[in-house]
Order: sequence, then C-alpha cells, then structure tokens
Amino acid sequence: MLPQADNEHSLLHRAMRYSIFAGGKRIRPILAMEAAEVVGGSYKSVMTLAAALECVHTYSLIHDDLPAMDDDDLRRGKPTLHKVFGEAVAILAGDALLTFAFEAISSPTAARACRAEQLLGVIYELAYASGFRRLIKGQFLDISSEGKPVDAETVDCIVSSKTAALIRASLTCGALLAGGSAEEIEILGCYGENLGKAFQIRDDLLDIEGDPNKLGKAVRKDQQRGKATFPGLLGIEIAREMIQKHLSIAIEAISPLGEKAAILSKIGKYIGQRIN
Ligand code: GRG
Repeated sequence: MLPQADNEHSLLHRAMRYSIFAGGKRIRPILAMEAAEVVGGSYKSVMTLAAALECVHTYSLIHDDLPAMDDDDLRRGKPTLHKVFGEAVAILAGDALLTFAFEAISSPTAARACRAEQLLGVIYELAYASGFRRLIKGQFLDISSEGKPVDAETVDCIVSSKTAALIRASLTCGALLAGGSAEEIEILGCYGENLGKAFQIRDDLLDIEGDPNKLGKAVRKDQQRGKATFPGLLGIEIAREMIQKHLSIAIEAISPLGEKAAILSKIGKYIGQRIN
C-alpha cells in the first residue's frame, strides 16, 4: 500500500518505507486480525485496517524518537529515521504515515467492502485513540513528567494513554469492522486495555533488564531521563506483579468467548515474557 520510492517524491517515500520496513513485531495488526476472527469474521477482511494500525504506530515511534521528544538513535535495530533522513523529513514521514492510515481505511475501495456505520465507527475509534485524549495525551504526560515526582495514578494514566489506547483500538476496530456485537467489542476492549498496560510495563522493565541487541534499541534510558514508570516508582518486583495482574484481568475478560479466544490468551502469555 505504501508509495514506491522511484518517483520525484522518492525521498519522502523512502523515509516512510524505511521505518515501516525496519522490522517490528506487528502486534497491533495481529491483534486486529485476531479480533476479526474471534467475532466470526475473516482476518483477510481487516488487512487494510491492520496496515493502517501499523502506520499509526510507526508514526508514533518516529516522532517519539525525535530530538525534541526522547532523542533516540536506534529503533528496531537500525538508526532512527531522523538520524538517516534528517529531522524535517522524519517529522513529515511521521505525519504522512498518520494521515495515510485514515486515507487507507476510508478509501472508496475499502468503503465498498463494509457497512458505512461500521467504517465510521472504526474511523472514530482510531482517531480517538490516536488523538489528544489518548495517545498524544500519554506522550505529553510522559514528556512533561520527566524528572518530576509523580504518583501511581499519573503513571497509570501515561501507560493507559500512550500505549494501551492503540492496542485496545486495534482489537475494537478489528472486531467492529468484522461485524462483532457490542458485547464482544466491550470484552475485547477490556482485554486490550489490560494487555496494553502489561505491554508497557514490560517495556519499562526491559529498559532496565533487557538486552539492547534483542530489543533493537538502547536500554537504561528511563532512569537517566527521570521517566515516570512503574518499575521506577514502585520497584521491579511490584512492576512484575502488576504485569501479571493486568494479564490475568485480560485473560479473564475473554473467557466468555471460549475456545475462539485461545490465540488471544496465548498472546497474553507471550506479552508477559517478551524479550523484545
Ligand atoms: C504528535 C509530535 C507528536 C508525537 C506523537 C504519540 C507519540 C508521539 C508517541 C507515542 C508514545 C509511544 C512511542 C509509546 C510507546 C509504546 C511502545 C511500547 C512502543 C513499542 O512498541 P512495540 O514493542 O514496537 O510494539 P515494534 O518495533 O515491535 O513495533
């Protein structure tokens, strides 16, 4: 779906492709595809949405790595986009991926393949999750809390907004587009919120005890920058317990879905143990 890198705008296109094809676990697309299957749809029917979620996620990583934000040199095992293409191109490539995500899911071809109200619901969920009430609020709180005393409520808000919001939306959007019921969407939303929180707390633990070669990015940056994280605020052991608590809630939430949710349950276990 991405533009080829062989025309007059190839620098911008190359930058967009550089970050998308740098690797990455593709967790959000996988969750959207699995949510579609769980509600009785086909993963194939949500492939454009899955790609769009990865575009939104990759934009957030590009902007998060900029000197004005976390100022990181390495991402997905490669130099960050601004290190290779410069800051201006990195900002624009991030903007381009974010807007392209909405272009892709609302294109006439995509719109012909589903009901208008389903598509509108998906656009709303994704815009809400990516916007100033969730992802951008989380990033704002993350940056503005650096080096300051914070309470557990603020850290929980950062974790929920900057990470769980998009993970949750991946599941709810996948289910919505595949025709899931309101009850199924609520169940998947609860699973996604808790999975997302566990995902971020595990990320914060990996910053302390992870292997930079496996992670593809630098470690031990959070303490240096005075980041507001649960391991930093409450210690490693409590952070580990919090991961398990959120994963238990997530797995319990999907129990009414029975065997259909077996893969989501396995993803929960994987998130608790992930090393990259
Ligand atoms: C609007 C200027 C501007 C910036 C927005 C919203 C934002 C910047 C950043 C989002 C915050 C962020 C990067 C949260 C971290 C979430 C997280 C744990 C990312 C890593 O996700 P993985 O492990 O990465 O899925 P891969 O590389 O596997 O895709």
